[in-house]
Amino acid sequence: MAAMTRGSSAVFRRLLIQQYRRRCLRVQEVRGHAALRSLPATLDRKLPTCGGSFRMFGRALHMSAARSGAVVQFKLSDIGEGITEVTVKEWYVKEGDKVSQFDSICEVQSDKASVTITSRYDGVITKLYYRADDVALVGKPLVDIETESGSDVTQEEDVVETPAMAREEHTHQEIKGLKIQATPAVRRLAMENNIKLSEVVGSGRDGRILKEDILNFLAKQTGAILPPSPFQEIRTPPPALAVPSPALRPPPAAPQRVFAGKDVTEPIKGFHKAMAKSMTAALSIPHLGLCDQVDLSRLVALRAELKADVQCRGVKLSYMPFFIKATSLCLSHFPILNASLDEGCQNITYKASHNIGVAMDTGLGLLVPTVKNVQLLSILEVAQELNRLQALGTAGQLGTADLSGGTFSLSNIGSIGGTYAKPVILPPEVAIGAVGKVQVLPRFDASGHVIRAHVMNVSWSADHRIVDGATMCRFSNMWREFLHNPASMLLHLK
Ligand code: CAO
Repeated sequence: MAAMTRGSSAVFRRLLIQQYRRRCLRVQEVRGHAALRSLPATLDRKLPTCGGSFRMFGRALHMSAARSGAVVQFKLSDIGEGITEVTVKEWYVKEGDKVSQFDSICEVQSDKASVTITSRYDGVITKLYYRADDVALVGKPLVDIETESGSDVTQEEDVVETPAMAREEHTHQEIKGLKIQATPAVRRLAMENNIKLSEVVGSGRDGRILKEDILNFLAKQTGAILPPSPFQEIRTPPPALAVPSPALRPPPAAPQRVFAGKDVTEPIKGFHKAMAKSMTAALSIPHLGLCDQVDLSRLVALRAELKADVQCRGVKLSYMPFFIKATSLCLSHFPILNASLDEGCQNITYKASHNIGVAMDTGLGLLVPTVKNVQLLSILEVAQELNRLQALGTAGQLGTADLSGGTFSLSNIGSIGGTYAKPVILPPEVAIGAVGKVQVLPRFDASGHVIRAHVMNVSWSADHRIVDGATMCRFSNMWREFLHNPASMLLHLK
């Protein structure tokens, strides 16, 4: 078993080396420092294009042989998806640091993903071209590394075809929707054991992934029993468990930044840039708005009854799983709300899956991970999936798979204390709902007596080009009834 693991690890490592040579960085040799830095692409040597899988990703890389003691200049190469610039989020090295192959050099973030740039050489960092938070341009130098004797890794015989599978795995390892915090050694350990960091929940500060997290993850996969960690006693609990209680999320302790004296202008970066883009696109959609109130008194009682039992299974049960499931049941009756419209407004695509996006307030800002195929899930399974997404969101580890593919969205502004909202559609979806906080308010019962009721506002927005007000209202009525009388959902659960 151990031999097998070592063997597969070695193969995986070899594949990674090949991938790195092809993908991460455009390397240009600079022999000596200032004098030769003006020698540009003339030193580059184009490698023959590899077949199938490599061409599929359409990246032509140029490399030059790195000789012992030579200074290689890494240029930020094409990282795909039409990205032309990135923000340098964090340096893992400084000038003068020794690095080895696979060591993380820095984390860069585009408006679509975070990418860890990793060294292909053993050597010493001689120059960083940017400071943290600077914008780095694709095709421009990122760092200089003075390579160590014997670290010439660009011999042509090493360049062999790499299967598409391995490349996808590697991409998943490195590109995520959010920043993963881990030291280079931990990243290397994960890579060597073919573990996707995006699947590991970090137990360190701010969700940082520790060596023990990787070992525990491995142990779970292999059934091995690990010796107790010497740090176990002082370890902080994983962020997933740090759920505010009772109800509603607490406000931040202090403002993160204080602007006094003079105004500050700065570029919009990273995920905020993505939000600016998608919300600008949303403006072109004529929004239809509809609001209603739901009496959740029975749901409040039902959740209270189920909560402890569900907690015993390690799952936190909030109201959201009920809202999400009710949405899916209603979407089965109103498929036009689980659809998308093409750019020329010529065709509607009705989506088979109910992938409900949940607006999430994370340390990095608003993100919308999706609970996939809700039509196939029980309320407990929805809760489990939401817990997983929340844990990843808190740890800053949501991946692109979790952040894409939504067909309808829900936003719980009530968990922060909001009462009403005017939600904005997330294109290419055609509708979104926002729920406010559950409030205890006086209401009349059937006999006209004033009773204590748990009331929540819900606001819907729909694309008025294909959804009319009557449809939205019928959908809302059905949703309201499911949640007013949650037992009625039982009749529709498969
Ligand atoms: N009314 C009253 N209580 C609420 C509530 C509401 N609308 N929503 C949540 N709560 C309660 C929960 O029931 C839970 O109570 P307990 O501790 O007693 O179980 C507590 O608040 C914490 O819930 P939660 O926020 O951890 O979990 P959730 O499933 O209700 O919500 C999520 C998950 C991801 C939607 C939420 O955490 C979040 O990020 N909300 C903000 C969404 C946002 O930013 N919207 C704006 C988008 S547009 O910019």
